Amino acid sequence: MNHAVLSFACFYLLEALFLDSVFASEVKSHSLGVDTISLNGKWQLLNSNSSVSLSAEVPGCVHTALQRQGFISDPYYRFNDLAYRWISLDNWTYTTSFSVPTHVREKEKAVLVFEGVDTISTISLNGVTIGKTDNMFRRYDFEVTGLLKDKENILQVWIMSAVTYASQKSNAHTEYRVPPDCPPPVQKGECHVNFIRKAQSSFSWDWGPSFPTLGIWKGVHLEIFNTLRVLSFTTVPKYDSAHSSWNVDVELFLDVVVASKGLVLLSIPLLHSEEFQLSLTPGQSRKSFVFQVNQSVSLWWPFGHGEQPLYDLKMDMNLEGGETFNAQRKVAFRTVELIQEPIPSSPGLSFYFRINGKPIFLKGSNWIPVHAFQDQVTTDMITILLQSAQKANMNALRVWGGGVYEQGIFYSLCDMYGIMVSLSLEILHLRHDLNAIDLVICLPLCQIWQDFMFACALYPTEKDFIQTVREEVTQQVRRLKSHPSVVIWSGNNENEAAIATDWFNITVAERPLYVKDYVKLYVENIRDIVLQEDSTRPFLVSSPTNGVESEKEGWVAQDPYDPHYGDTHYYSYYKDCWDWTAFPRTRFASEYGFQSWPSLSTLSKVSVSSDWDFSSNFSSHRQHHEDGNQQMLKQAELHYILPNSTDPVQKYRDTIYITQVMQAQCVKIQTEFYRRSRSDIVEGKGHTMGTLYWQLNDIWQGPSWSSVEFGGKWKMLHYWATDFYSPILSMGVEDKGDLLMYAVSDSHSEQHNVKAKVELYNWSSFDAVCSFESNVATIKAGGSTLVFQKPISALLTQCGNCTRRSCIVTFHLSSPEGQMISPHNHIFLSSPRHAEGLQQPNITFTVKDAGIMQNFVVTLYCSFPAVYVWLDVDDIPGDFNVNGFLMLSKNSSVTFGAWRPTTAEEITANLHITSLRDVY
Ligand code: BMA
Repeated sequence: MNHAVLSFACFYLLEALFLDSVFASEVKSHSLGVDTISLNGKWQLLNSNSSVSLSAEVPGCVHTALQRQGFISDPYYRFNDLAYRWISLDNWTYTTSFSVPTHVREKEKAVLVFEGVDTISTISLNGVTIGKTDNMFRRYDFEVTGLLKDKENILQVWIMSAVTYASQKSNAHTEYRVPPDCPPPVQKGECHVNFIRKAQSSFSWDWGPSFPTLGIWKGVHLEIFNTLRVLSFTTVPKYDSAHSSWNVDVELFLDVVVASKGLVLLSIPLLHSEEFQLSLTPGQSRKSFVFQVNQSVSLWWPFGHGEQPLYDLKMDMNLEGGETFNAQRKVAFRTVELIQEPIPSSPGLSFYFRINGKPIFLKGSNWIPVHAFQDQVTTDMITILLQSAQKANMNALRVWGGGVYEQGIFYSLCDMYGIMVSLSLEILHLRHDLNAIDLVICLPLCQIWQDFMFACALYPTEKDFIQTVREEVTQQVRRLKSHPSVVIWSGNNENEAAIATDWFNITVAERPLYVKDYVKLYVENIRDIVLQEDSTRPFLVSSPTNGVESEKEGWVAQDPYDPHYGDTHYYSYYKDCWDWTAFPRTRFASEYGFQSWPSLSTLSKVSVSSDWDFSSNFSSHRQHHEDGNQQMLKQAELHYILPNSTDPVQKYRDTIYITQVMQAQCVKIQTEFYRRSRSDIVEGKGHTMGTLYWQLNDIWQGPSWSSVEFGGKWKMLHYWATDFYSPILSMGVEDKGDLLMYAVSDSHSEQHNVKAKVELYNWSSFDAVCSFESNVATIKAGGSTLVFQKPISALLTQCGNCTRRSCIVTFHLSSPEGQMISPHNHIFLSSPRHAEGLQQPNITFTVKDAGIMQNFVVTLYCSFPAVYVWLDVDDIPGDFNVNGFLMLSKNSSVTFGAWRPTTAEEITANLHITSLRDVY
């Protein structure tokens, strides 16, 4: 089944099955004796002077409620982020009423559970204040025993403006400042977000709007019981190297009211089961078991390196009083180590992940919040993004520290991949004329680098702040540690760098104070908790960091960007990105990237035609990164002629296109450089073992570093990532006048014998001018190998009338028998802006229904070779099997896999095709 067919199948299978959480590895539990009453649903919402009154959904937020009830229009529309600022400056009250049957109410203990309040609130039940909240990342449990009535219990949640609270907290912090005060003006955001435990990007970021939300963003329920309740159940497999066996640390977090005795049976069907005596005392909050698996197990491997077997671990608790508790979790067996050790002929230390004893190169990107209004994030949105990451051959994502700890489904989806199911296509409502077939459900999978939610700032360390952070970290580690996809915890984003490279003008005399606060928060508190709660994963204090070298230097290294240690973040917008010699040859590139604009179909949902101009107020309003629009055009101009159509809308479309071309080309060059540096040590630097470009997704429709637009549409970069992240890759590079070709392989043991096939094409002809084939070379498993080298002058001389400007070099790897084993790749010998002979290709097309599962074949015809051929079907969701490509033959076919039913006619009517020569 081809890529597009599979993608459609996956999409519908996920719709049909997944939402039911059939495979979810979240804990599934069932407890007798605890009555649970959900308080989700419609509540009443009121602003501070009662001028705005409406009903509001819980979970939800004030903005969503106002929009759904028609009080405001789309907050993302044009300049509405500024127009609706008043919402976040007001205080709001949520109210609901509920009844509790008498027999339930008479039980021993009642607890009101808020799974997430955003953020500063005072909560009262029947007129009595029962608690306060100050951290959106925590769950709050308030005891309400004795406060409940049979009918008309009134529950009120008064939520204070996060902006006002942050400002008050900052004002109260009089001894010394805790910078930054406010974001740069270009972000049009609010100040002092570091004083509140809330998504840091909600006060604005350099890719997102300021919407300091207020609301009850997660569920609310009552738990009423006589004996005990279970708050959470965790399972963490641990490898015992002394005995070469596995144990699973199983923990129950409890609220025990009455002393209880009983039995606990733990079992993994077909593997092992074990019974434990249980004796609990009132007030006890934790009970641990070590479940010894004395059998051999199948290991869980990252995507591209093996299978992801998940086992069901079941718990059956039977108390002497007859109450029972049953729960089930998926467990996976794998070890993860972060290796920081000396490397021959290189000062510094390595920095790479070893999973099950094997080095793994992490390929992926950074994940930011999917929406400013978290209650609007659906399972579909997460699934589409994770599938897009996986289709682009990514095996890792970093959940970046300025957003939120993601919802459970995100981690569950990342845990598994490739489950075989037999299904009738009829279930998929697709084709009634086909019989049942076997499909592989391509569940997404990736390894998660999990940041704690602190970013680009210094933070206060007062007692109440530390206390709420301690609770947040404890809860989040317990919530997420059972997921095998999480491979590392990391304390913050760029805060070590912020101190070390003085982002905030801190004097030398003041510095020790800030370093002390930094160590207190991330080392003495966060790190301490993580190490206590989870000994199976590495913990890094920051990103970027020099790792153990930073620790040696007192946790704030002199230069956390040192390429000899740890990970680095690197951005340079004005330097020519084609010059790979300018990139730091780092051990691990955890952030790098370039901005581009999203497509017109995405932007048109939040703009009007008069906005569609690069110099419009809208274009500058949407750009939150200082000089961002300038930087994109300047970088693009180095290699391409900028669009000059006289039709303003065409020019706008073309300019969007050129920013995406620039972004794709720049990130490709940088990523290929890092993958090639995997086995190189040059001038003491190299051994790169990870590339996580900035950033996978978008929070709204605006310019950013993302490869996937808000709404799920792929930018050119995302199509290209599929190739530059392919498991076996050939790449070309010019070095000191020579053309070099490298083969990079992710495989651990398989050695491939390959030949490099190189062809040169003249821009004005479809026939290769000449071709070369290298000798058969064996490429290193888990490394990069030079497979072809030739002086460019010799190459051109041998190629008749080729010059740097008139020809392009294409290549790929093939087996000695001629079978292609790496994607096609190419390298320009001069900037396309100087290409001689490149002509208007006059591309035309036809679209045909492929006859299976919303798959369409687009056949393209051109009269001359074309570069960066881009197909855009506006609002029809789906993906092409290839896009943004080099077209060196008269006709060529591309497949479009639609993510919803469509027709060849609809595609024909919406398809825009652009190539580089078309825009000037
Ligand atoms: C890094 C990230 C983000 C930011 C990005 C682009 O610093 O950690 O803070 O959005 O660069 O500027």
